[in-house]
Amino acid sequence: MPTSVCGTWDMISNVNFDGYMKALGISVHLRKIALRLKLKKVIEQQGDQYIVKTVSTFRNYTISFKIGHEFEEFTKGLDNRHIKSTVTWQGNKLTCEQTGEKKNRGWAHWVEGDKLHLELYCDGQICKQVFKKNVNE
Ligand code: 1AG
Repeated sequence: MPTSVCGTWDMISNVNFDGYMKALGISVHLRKIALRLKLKKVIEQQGDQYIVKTVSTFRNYTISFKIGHEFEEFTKGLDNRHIKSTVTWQGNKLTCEQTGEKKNRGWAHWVEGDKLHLELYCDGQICKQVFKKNVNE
């Protein structure tokens, strides 16, 4: 059984976040702010519903979904696009395909030991973030 993605996770590394944000068309001003953030993920499961919160001192972003059920995602405070998203398990990876204006867009989360991994991709740019389990929250 794969280790649960649920819990509170603190970012410890962030590679090519700028390339990913550029691919999304984020302004240089917002990219500079975003690059300095230490993001936190708070992931909860309630029945078959998942809630994934991305938390920072600047902005927060929350999605909720059921596995295999397409949902309308509005990336409010990020690139502010309306997209259609579907989250599925691909082996031990919780993967999301995001269809809309931007091509080849999505993400994948998986757990290795006490680390939560996240790959965010858009238009050939891949951002790799790693989070460490926060056992105090
Ligand atoms: C996501 O994670 C993305 C969550 O869906 C946020 C990560 C990157 C932000 C994307 C683009 C940056 C856009 C604008 C910069 C301004 C603010 C940055 C603030 C970021 C904190 C909210 C996948 C999954 C859950 O974990 O959706």
